[in-house]
Amino acid sequence: MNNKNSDLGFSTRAIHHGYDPQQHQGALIPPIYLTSTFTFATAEYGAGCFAGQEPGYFYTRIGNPTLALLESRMAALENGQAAVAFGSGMGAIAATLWTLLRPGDEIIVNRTLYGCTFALLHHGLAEFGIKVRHVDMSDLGNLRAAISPATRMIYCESPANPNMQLVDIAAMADIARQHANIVLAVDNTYCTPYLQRPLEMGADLVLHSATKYLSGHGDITAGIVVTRQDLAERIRLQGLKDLTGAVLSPQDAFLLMRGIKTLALRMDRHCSNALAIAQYLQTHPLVQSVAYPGLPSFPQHALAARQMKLPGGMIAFELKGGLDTGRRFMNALQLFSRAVSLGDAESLAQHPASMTHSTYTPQELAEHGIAEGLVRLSVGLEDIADLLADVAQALATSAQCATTPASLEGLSRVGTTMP
Ligand code: 3LM
Repeated sequence: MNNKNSDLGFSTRAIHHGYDPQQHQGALIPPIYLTSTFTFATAEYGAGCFAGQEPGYFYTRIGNPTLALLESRMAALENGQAAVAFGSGMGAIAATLWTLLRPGDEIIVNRTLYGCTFALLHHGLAEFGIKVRHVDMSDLGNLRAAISPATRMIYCESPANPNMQLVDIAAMADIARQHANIVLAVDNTYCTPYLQRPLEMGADLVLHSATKYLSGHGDITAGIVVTRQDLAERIRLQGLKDLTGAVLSPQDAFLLMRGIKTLALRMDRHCSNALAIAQYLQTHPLVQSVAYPGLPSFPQHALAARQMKLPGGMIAFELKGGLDTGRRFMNALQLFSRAVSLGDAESLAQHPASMTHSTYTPQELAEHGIAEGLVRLSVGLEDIADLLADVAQALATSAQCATTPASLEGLSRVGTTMP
């Protein structure tokens, strides 16, 4: 089929972009090129490939037709020029940062980041002479004030993992654009291009843990970078080929493309399920606070409505009684699984301070806006009535077990009936 990108809708591109069955024996589903190396018809042709003078594939760490199809599809969905696939989200992030930053350079990052990204910045880049500055980018004055002649990159997640704080991507892009040498990089894992497209808002580079919603089935790890052609080439030839070698398996690229075909359907369901749970949590007397961009009480609700198509499938909340009650809640869950990761069909619950963000010290957790008692839910695709029933019974159980501080008195009788 003709893949003129701009004419086709999101799901049509997710299913068809870049593939013509007639070029592949009529096979409806793209073949998997499960090969590490490619043969050369002649020694001269092989030398030409290595010299960049011949277009062919020669080694899967540098390029593979199955990976190329995935990359072109992801570029089409994010509305970028090119993409590079990796064996994990951290592979994509590390390869990008190692390629684009040098000792003496400065990277300004948002206050709250996924735990291993935080660790990479502090135990990787900072120890190699790259200055890392954290600022709270929900106030853009902080970002403007932090920029110096050494700044080469601005980096954020929106919503941030795990506290859901957003940044105004278009406004940040305006600021970055005023400086010729600054790249604005956005980790779009929580949203996927179905909910938010940072490149269309002026960002230079989008990163993904494709392990999550993009794959959607919890059976692979993968990462993707989408950006301009020139940056993508540099990230492929330095960050992927030489600095990390973090290549994606063609078999996993196939599974990832299979997941991406149903991305829009799945995201719609994740979002409607999450909204219903967030609304329920918000009204429950055991709940201290709920962070979900779809709630009018969310401080950045208007920004969410502006830059996200829907509010997403992730919820962060705190219970009265803090960590102890949060752990009791998690242990009482029967349908939600206690597990890290996100974006799977199965609903997951985890405790950031002791799990995904245990790379932060207790003091760093406080400084970076990650409350000790925060519980994170990745709301899956199950029937909403069953999910609400599970949350309700787990809240009731955790309230019953509470050691009755004054604020919890009487709560054991609530939360057992469905909203
Ligand atoms: C998690 N997150 O449970 P991989 N960027 C973001 C992420 O959330 C993640 C990555 C990058 C989780 C993984 S924690 C041990 C499990 C916003 C991963 C890194 O390398 O594909 O895991 O992506 O929050």
